[in-house]
Amino acid sequence: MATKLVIFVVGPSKSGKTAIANYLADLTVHTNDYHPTAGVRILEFERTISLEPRRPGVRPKDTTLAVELWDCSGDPRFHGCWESISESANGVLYVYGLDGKNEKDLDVFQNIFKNMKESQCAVFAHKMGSGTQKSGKVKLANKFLSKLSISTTSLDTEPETIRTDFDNFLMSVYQAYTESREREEESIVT
Ligand SMILES: Nc1nc2c(ncn2[C@@H]2O[C@H](COP(=O)(O)OP(=O)(O)OP(=O)(O)O)[C@@H](O)[C@H]2O)c(=O)[nH]1
Ligand SMILES: [Mg+2]
Repeated sequence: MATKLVIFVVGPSKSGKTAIANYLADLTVHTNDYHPTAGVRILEFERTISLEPRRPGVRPKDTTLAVELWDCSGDPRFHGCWESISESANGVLYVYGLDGKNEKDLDVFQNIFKNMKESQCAVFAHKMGSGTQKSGKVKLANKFLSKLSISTTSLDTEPETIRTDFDNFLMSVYQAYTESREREEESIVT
């Protein structure tokens, strides 16, 4: 049976979380109308990732993961809810608008998920349309988030990057998951 990983997608309203989640789940219905997410939507899909072997000379191993993507509303009304269910997350994907206007809103989400390790988190700086929003290397003010892998994403110009960067993130979340399981097993044995 495929290992199940729960990934929360969080960030300010209107930053593109639902559009990215739909793309990752291969939902073909795409409209440009904005429908604020009411609470949370859970999308389920499988991804097969190729894990680097731990020992040299061994071939990479394909592993299929069952992903539960929790596409959360960015509305501050729901902040309290995420706090109470944050324990169930294996990973957190932060999404904000690359134009930088809502970057500081990421702080509140980072505070909610402050117990997550760096390997369990990633940031998508999302660009909407083909406008003149800055691209290139992104630097975040939040101390924890600035240390993470930050991807510049766009559904208009380079949608495939979203999938590749998500798979890399998933690999890191899976490794964090297996390491914590191994530690748990060791603590039972010893
Ligand atoms: N052109 C373009 N539009 C996008 C892109 N990503 C999102 N949008 C549009 O931007 C609007 C907001 O996107 P959503 O994905 O609904 O935003 P959200 O972060 O889920 O917002 P909440 O659910 O309120 O927290 C919608 O009208 C989307 O169609 C993109 O890459 N390109
Ligand atoms: Mg949404």
